[in-house]
Amino acid sequence: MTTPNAQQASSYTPLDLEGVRTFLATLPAIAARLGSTPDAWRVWEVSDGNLNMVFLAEGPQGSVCLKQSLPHVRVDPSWKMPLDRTFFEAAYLRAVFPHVPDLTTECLHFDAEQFILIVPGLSGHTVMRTAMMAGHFYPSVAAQVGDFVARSSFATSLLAEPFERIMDRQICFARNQTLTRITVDLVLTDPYHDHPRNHWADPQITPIVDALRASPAVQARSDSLRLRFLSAPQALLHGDLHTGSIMTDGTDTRIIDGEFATYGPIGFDAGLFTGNLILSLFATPDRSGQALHLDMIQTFWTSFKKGFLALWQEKEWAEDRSTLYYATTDKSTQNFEKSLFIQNVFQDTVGFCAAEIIRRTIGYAHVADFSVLTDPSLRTTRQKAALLFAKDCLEQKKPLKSLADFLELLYLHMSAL
Ligand code: SR1
Ligand code: MG
Repeated sequence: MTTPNAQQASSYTPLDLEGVRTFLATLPAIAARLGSTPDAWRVWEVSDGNLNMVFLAEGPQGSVCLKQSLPHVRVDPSWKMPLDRTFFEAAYLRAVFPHVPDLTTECLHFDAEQFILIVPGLSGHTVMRTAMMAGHFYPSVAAQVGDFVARSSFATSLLAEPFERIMDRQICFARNQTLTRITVDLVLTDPYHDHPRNHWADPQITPIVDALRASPAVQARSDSLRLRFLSAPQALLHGDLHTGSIMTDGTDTRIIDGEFATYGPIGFDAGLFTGNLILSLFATPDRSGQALHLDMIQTFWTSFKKGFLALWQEKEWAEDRSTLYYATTDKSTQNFEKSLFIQNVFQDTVGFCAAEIIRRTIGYAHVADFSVLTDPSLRTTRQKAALLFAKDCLEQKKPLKSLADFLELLYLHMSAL
């Protein structure tokens, strides 16, 4: 796939429902997947993310999902944006699908003129955030997401492939600059400064925001995380792995929406997912639901670590000797180097998890999770607890060296609930 020119294509037209039907009818393989004739298809809009138009089409034989970029942010038409984000989502799916065919969707078609991506429909699946807001918490989904991060990141890293293939892919995704800019600004910069995009409903949150911004340790750590995000191209990241980017029916789970894909530190994906689990935990009214979240956090990390190390362990031989790392060193050196690698991923995970909690509470794009708490003062108490936990993660007055340390800090902040 060659990178598109970032300029808008002249024939580009945003589709309406009838336009979707007509467009799908021009694609024989897609029309066959839906079955019958176009007039028998049901087409409806399901856009609920911030950026794109999303439609579902269902026929007697099957369903597809069509996603089209808009020349602006969907929820803010004054925020102009090039169209190339569906290109990067298609490129991401093509790169990772062979390694995680059971955990994401296949790119069935990409139209480079209309910036349209088509993937199979996921009937019977619910967005994980929506399921959790309805009180359904799934440790098995956390295990699947851990497996997804392990397999997709290992397969696109130097541990799996010759550096030439990695660098070619890095060149492609290095062009995903519009969405990388959003991450750099919205996740890793704005919340730590006074910026018109930041907002929070309750003035009782303001003293915590002031404390975050006045903390030299938080300022330094947020700068380090931004530097790390931009200068540690360990693997191809999903780049926006929150619980709204995951669909599940409780058994089958699919990671969607990889338009923010870029090379970066593996702990970025792991940290965003963990941060969203923790936001959901703080928004969960009852202790039993909160306990299930602790399970999910633990299960996610354990599954990631086990999956990643197993893939590394399997790689004992390669024609290209340069792709082997510690495969032929003595066992204790091998264990030491591998555990150092995982510890570094864990440190990144803790940092990006905290950054995600902070930006989803006081930045531009909040999470819906807290809306299940109808009492505004309870909502504020919970958001303050989440922010204080994130602040402690960034300051690390007591170092968080392991998952046990991290969970101990989390229990401490849960006692304020
Ligand atoms: C303007 S885009 C805001 C947020 O929505 C996306 O889902 C990403 O999370 C981004 O940060
Ligand atoms: Mg998205």
